[in-house]
Amino acid sequence: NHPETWWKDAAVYQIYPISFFDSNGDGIGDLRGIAGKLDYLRDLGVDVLWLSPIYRSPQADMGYDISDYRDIDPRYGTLEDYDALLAGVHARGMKLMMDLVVNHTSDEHAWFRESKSSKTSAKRDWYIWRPPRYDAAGNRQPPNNWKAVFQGSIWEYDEASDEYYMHLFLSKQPDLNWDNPAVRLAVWDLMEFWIARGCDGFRMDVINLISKVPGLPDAPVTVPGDTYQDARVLFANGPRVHEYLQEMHREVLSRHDMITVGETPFTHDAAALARYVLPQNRELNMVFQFELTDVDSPRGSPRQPFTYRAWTLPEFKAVVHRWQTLQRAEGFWNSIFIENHDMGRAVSRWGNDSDAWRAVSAKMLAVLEVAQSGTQYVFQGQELGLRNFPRAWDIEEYKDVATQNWYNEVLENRRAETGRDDVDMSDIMDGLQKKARDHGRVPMQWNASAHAGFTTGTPWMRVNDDYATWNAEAQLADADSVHAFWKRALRLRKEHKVLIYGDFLLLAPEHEEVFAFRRIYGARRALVLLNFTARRVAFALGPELPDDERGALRLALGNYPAGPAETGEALGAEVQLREYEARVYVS
Ligand code: TEU
Ligand code: CA
Repeated sequence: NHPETWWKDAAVYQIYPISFFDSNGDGIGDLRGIAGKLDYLRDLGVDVLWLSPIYRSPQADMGYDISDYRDIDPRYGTLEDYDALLAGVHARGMKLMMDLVVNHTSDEHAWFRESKSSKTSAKRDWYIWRPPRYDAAGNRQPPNNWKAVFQGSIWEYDEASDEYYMHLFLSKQPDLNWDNPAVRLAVWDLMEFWIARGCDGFRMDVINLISKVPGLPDAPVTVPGDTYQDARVLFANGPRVHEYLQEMHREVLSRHDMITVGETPFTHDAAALARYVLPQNRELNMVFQFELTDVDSPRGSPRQPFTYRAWTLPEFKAVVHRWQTLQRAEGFWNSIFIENHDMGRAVSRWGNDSDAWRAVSAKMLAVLEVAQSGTQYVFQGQELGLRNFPRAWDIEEYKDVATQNWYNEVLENRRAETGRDDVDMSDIMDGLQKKARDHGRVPMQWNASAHAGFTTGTPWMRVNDDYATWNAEAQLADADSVHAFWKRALRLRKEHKVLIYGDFLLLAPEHEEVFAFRRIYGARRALVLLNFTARRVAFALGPELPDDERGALRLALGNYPAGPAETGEALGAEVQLREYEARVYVS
């Protein structure tokens, strides 16, 4: 059921271009900067690069608002720079994925300008336009009550035509109308443009939102008194989404050997998300599901972005277990990630980013990643154990529009409630320090020179304060660094296919300190032990692990340098795990 395939074995490295490396001193990362770091990536063990959007864009949402799908944003370079980068990637035996953002465009895209130009424009129906509603008092209201992901209504009024257009994100990100076949043809066409240039795959932004629920009914009122209501359940997995993705597969993907991953937020419904991936459905290779990285988020409504909820290890394990065992017989395939450009750093959320435990817990989380079945994704800086920037940073240092809109919405509400200007926002700042998207967006920390060696100019965003001691150059020179460990961990995964393809069996699901699981692939076995605490724990291996299997297992990787790592040590019936210790045994 799991034929081995290159994109299943692959380690994908996500690059956030604006913050990776600046080649010309304007403070903005660029394509030539990426091209200059390809040996660094190849040496780490990366097979595929995924670039967050580099297309021409007004950058209202950091490039997830595209005004021309067939050009490179000038701040990142030119099409010639892209071709040169791709040639360098291919010359090293790597591949390159593009970010395909086609639920919405920029409002500055020619398609939208034409759509907006008049009600009778040929492209009017390429976007989602609706007339106003009127309330009992005769006041004009948006067509429904849905709240946008980045706050406010999903509807923006256009005076000239007396209609509203839909935007699930910013008003500068109007949603395309996928029910119009001409829109779908235009998307297939732009995909072919990049495929013809040589790109090897696509990460598809919010692809589970492209089909809108007919009639666009009001969302249930979950926060009485609020004008706009959380409608995420109505956004996701609309009625025609699978029809459209099967058409994409038929018209584009089936003609090429590509890697595809759909981003599918706002739902944790495993059966619904499996439909995108099951091979017989002919849609996508895999999806990014967010059940795991939402474990530390408040449950239910109202939606509270960037708010931290204390989590327990048993609930974390249950989520990993659910997805690792999901419809495997039918060929469901996972993507393994715990960081991206939309969240805080893993070591600051799931590990321990204090000086004492940062490196060892970052390595433990690396083991959590490489020891799961699925395609591996590493976000830039994760291989260095980069952590969130400090609580002391002011709200002005947060550049993300989602952060700013959330902060301002709460601020205005509190001012209105109290009638005072100086309201307490410390709880919101606590949440942002843990969860804001900004933490993944600070410049990469290359070396100890000014601005972490990211730029010779003024960086577009403040560099994290710890770069003098915590950077790639220092870690490359240290055999015990987080970087060195990631390199070994990625290699181990390639050497032991049981880690990529094996079945997943959870041990001790209710244990609150240790995450232990077995992997089985034909005659091969693996056992993984992860101590998620800053305490020493004696972990007893129960009868689920047969004695002969235990006897055959040998230690293959551990995150304690002075310990028995890689000595091939055999496994006893009880294991003494040190603080944040991680061990992988294989047979
Ligand atoms: O993200 C989808 C998305 O809405 C969430 O991941 C979002 O970042 C989170 O809910 C914030 O609270 C994708 C992109 O990854 C993101 O960067 C874009 O902003 C978004 O789509 C719109 O294109
Ligand atoms: Ca630059």
